Amino acid sequence: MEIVIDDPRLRPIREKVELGQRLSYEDGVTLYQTSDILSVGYMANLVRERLHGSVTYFNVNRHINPTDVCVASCRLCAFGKRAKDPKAYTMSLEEVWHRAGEGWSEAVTEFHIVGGLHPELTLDWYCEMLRGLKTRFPQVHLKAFTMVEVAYLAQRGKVSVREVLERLRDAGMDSLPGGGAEIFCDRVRRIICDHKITGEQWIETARIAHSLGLHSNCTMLYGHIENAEDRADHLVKLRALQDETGGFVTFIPLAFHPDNTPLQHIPKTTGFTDIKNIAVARLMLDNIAHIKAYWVMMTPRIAQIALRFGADDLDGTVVEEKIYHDAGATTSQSLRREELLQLIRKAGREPVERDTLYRPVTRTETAFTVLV
Ligand code: V47
Repeated sequence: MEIVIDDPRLRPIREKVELGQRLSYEDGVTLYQTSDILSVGYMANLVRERLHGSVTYFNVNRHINPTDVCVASCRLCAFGKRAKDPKAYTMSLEEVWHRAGEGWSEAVTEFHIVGGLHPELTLDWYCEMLRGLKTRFPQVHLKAFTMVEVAYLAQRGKVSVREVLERLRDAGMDSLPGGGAEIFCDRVRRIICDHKITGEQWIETARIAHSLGLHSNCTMLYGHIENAEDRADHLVKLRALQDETGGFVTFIPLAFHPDNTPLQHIPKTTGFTDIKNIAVARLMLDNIAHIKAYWVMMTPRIAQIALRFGADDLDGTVVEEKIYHDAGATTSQSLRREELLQLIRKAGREPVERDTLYRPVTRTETAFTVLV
């Protein structure tokens, strides 16, 4: 198909994309700066279909947030609370295990487990939580703890990041989610999340996780005070680590939700920005297989459009979401498997249920199997 490129700066980028060549940092900046979203989308869709055809992945998962108590007071966050805040909560181990079993009728294949940096919960407590989940739900993949939580457990327990990861892995952690990366640039990090590990520390923690055979996801938080250069720099850094380790499974661009945060004067992102971030990620991250349009963050309607702008994954059923909903998200907290199938089919894509590592899942009336 012949497509007209409106923005002349995109012509050399289009040539590279058609030849399957790597895009540069400067290309990334141009892609973020242009308003020619249809041309960017055309290129991203080309790459998406080259990699996955029409297939679109989703999973049946459940989020569990064992605590919202957090010693960091990141300006970007509406979820974390001080321990003495009357609204703060910390689940007991029994509550975590009980919560995991609620809504079991959809037969989840993944628990996505993240929480605040709690000053008193120990590495032993988290290991017991994982062991308890594995005993009760042996077939469910445990995707748990951001790089930030792992680094905090190491710092608090005065042990190395490697040791924390080994102990969590031995207790049942199967992989790690992609959160906490925010934007790697120090200037921005100092303002939006100055109590968190640095960008370099996030990357180093992911490097160690991957070296232990653990896969992880990766994210970028956009739509706050970052600029096009900061975004391009973030993607290039993730791509460099992926060249080294191959450990990233999926990239998820995350739109900043300002409500109830100290940054609530910042306007919400628009559908245009959300779609653009999906497309640019697909074009820049040539070595990360999957780009996820996280419907909770984007709304199911925009996430569906994203399936034609570079995304090949919608995430999952989720069931109970707190991080975005504390920050004003008005989306539902859960979609049923059937609703995900419909969203994908109505976008003219072919739905494939996956497990966390993108192996297809087939279901019968009473059971499901992962095809290896
Ligand atoms: O780490 C926090 C971000 C992340 C806000 O790996 C906020 O499959 C917007 O990482 N507005 C958590 N974002 C979500 C996350 C995630 C989600 C879905 C799938 C996966 C995966 C990972 O959300 C945090 C932080 O980067 N966040 N506060 C806020 N106010």
